[in-house]
Amino acid sequence: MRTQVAIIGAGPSGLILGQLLAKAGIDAVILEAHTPEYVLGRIRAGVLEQVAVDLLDEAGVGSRMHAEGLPHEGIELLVGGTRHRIDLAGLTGGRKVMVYGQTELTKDLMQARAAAGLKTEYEAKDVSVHDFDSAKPRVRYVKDGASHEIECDFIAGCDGFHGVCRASVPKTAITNFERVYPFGWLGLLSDTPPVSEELIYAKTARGFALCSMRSHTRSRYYLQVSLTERVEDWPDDMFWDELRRRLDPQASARLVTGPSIEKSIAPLRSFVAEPMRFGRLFLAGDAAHIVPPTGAKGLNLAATDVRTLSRALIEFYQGSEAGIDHYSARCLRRIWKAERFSWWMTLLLHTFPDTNPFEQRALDAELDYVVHSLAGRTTLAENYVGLPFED
Ligand code: RFL
Ligand code: PHB
Repeated sequence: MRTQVAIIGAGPSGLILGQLLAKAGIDAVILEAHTPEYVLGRIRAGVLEQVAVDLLDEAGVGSRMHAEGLPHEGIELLVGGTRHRIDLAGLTGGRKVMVYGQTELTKDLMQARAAAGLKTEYEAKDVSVHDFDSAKPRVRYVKDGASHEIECDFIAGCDGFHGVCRASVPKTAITNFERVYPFGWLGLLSDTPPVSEELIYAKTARGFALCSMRSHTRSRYYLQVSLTERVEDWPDDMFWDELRRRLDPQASARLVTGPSIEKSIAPLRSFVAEPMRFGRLFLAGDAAHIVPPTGAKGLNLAATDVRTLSRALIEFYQGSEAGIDHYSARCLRRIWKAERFSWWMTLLLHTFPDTNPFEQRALDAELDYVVHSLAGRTTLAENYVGLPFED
């Protein structure tokens, strides 16, 4: 088989890239290790920046997001038992975020791909990437017991943090930057109305909590937990009791509880691999970088990487290599700002088991400064809604 771009991974990065390339008349095949049901079963992101919303519109998959997504103009920080509103729109000249689940977005992208008759090979096993340092890269995989090979011009590594693409690059060609946090997030999804109209990020002595949502009738809540905790040890009642303890009395009284639809623990990590291009192999999204979810940036970075990559590939087929040459540096500039923001939000809002008491007091003072100073709130707001795109 031959295609122009072989995309590895049918998560948001791979699917958005596939859509943008198809719009530009560039042929691509997506290889995904799992089934569509498995991909849709992973409950992850919920908050989209304006640039991601615009990109989904450009890709032609924005209509359900606009109909069902919830535009949010503010978030609340609960600090020392008091809620402080961060007026995102007021502080950023009217910019907002969109609450729309990654699952729904992925579903829209999968449907658009199927409707356009574009090829996705699900359950592609033993994917391997070859000769990406030449002009004729190849991808091999096994499907239903039979081996296949794809010849292509480019390989897009959209295969997430544990994928095969980054792992196939020689160790001497790549530098990894990493920070692992000493806690995880226990998430619970339930068909209950959200406790508040806006997201609440809570810093408490018992640890961080986040009240988010997927719709007016579906809530997503998170609790900071130690890495030794297991989901099986958290029956729903225990989760709700602990969440109530981490909220202010008003929110705690308003909290509507119900059976969980999904419950899982995610470890928190900051990670960047540099560079993001190796000859004709490009890394995009979680394959190249991970942020702790505190700043809601992971999916948004995946979207902006593939925005840059799609434009670079389109430029290539029009006769210029400038876009692919600048891909890595362009993406990394934006990525490091989001890494910094996500790390900073994580430091400010979580309880660290091993922080020196001086540093803890200094971080508490910084959070106090952020919520009480216009400059502090503006910094948070402009990073949260997403920094402007520099083309
Ligand atoms: P994905 O979604 O991991 O998709 C990669 C795909 O590649 C497939 N794959 C392979 N396919 C073929 N061969 C192989 N060898 C393969 N290896 C892997 C996988 O099966 C998978 O389908 O990466 P992608 O597309 O780069 O998308 C990244 C986002 O999923 C991720 O950044 C976000 O979910 C992060 N995130 C959030 N981001 C936001 O922007 N806003 C949020 O509010 C937000 N909340 C979150 C989050 C992530 C969380 N977790 C669980 C890590 C909340 C949580 C709890
Ligand atoms: C979510 O709704 O899953 C969510 C929202 C905001 C975050 C992280 C996760 O910062």
